[in-house]
Amino acid sequence: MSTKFEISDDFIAEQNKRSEKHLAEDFDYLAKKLKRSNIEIEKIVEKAQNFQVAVPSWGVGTGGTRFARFPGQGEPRGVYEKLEDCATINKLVRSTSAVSLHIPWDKPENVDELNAFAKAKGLKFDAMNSNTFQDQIGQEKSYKFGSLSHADKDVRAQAVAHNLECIELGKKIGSNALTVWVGDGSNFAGQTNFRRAFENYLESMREIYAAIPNDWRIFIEHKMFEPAFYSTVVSDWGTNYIAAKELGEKAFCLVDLGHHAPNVNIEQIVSRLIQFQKLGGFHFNDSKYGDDDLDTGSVKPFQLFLIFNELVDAELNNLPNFNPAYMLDQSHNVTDPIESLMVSATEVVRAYVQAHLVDRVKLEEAQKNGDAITALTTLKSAFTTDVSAILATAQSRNGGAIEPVKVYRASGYRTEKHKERPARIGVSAGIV
Ligand code: PSV
Ligand code: MN
Repeated sequence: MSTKFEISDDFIAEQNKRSEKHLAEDFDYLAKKLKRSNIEIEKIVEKAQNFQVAVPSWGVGTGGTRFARFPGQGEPRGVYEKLEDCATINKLVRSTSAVSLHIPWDKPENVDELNAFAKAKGLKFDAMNSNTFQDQIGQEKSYKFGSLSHADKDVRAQAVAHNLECIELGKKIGSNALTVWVGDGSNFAGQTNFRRAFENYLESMREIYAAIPNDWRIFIEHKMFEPAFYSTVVSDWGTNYIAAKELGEKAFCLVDLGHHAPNVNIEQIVSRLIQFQKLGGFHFNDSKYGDDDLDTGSVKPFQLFLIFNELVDAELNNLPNFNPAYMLDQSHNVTDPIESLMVSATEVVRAYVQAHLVDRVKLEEAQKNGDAITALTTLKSAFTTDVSAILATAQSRNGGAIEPVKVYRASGYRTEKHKERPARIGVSAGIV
């Protein structure tokens, strides 16, 4: 493979020098401020340094809507170029060393080559994602009327076989989880039999579950609507929980922040899933109206914080079976996807760090006393603390950039990729 442009460690170090002085000032101030609340800043920096969120391979291409897609420059044209971009993100923020692949979009021709490439780029593979929500060229049966829940058992068998193929590939690339999301549902009242469709889905999922290795987990992702607009087979966290419970101890629920009814209390759903040991992981994004796939924390940062408040509570209490897989899942229509993913990864770490600042003794006391104002202000005091200096310090101590977007822009990466990757017609179709 010919040499491709990369942002070098030296370049990052040199750029960091420009921001070091201001960062040190901000860090010292924050350290003193936190000390007043008996919080040792170094412990929090360590937490931030160890936090990881996986990047979706499909997120590095420009997304679109069902109306249009406006391609960006130098877009990745295949799995290797996607990994290059993911590696660039990780190089700058250092909290995204794993990539979640989507099959068949990312199906490699040569698995050994893929492994070697990822390793050389300092990447590993997170959960595998199957795709039975589209028809692929040459596919025998159509998923127009569903896949794992389809009325025709031959269609179901084909969808099951695809998931088994994802597991097999995942085993070869060091993944240890399969995320299953189906677009199955209906657009008209009466179009499907709710009970039969869910029975079919469960029957198919049992076959897939049987192929899940013992050291793997299977994540079920629910979604209220889209592409089906009247009913969806795995529509909500309750249905998801039932499915995970039916399947067994390797099955967990995955919470995509955009897949809920408007105004649903997602943090409470998260708490329930933690309590009943079925929280598998997240697809982070943000939404204003529906499954908008906006950048994480861009619309409702307080909601993100409240979710992490539940997660950190579980972490500090060492709750059983609590090991959520964190992933981003968003669609970038108007930004450079690399910039969006870097900012989003940082927003996830921000919420995690802020949740660690919550005075939990005070919170519990307030809850016992029915003191709602103290409870809220305790949370708000953590949420309104500007922890940017902790995030930047964690990034640079891990070898990344103090100001990732600035360094990325200064590197000229996108212009170089534009030269290296002449546009292809029809790159990454769909609304992802
Ligand atoms: C569906 O909207 C979803 O959230 C699932 O995770 C898919 O795998 C992903 O988006 C890609 O379209
Ligand atoms: Mn998702």
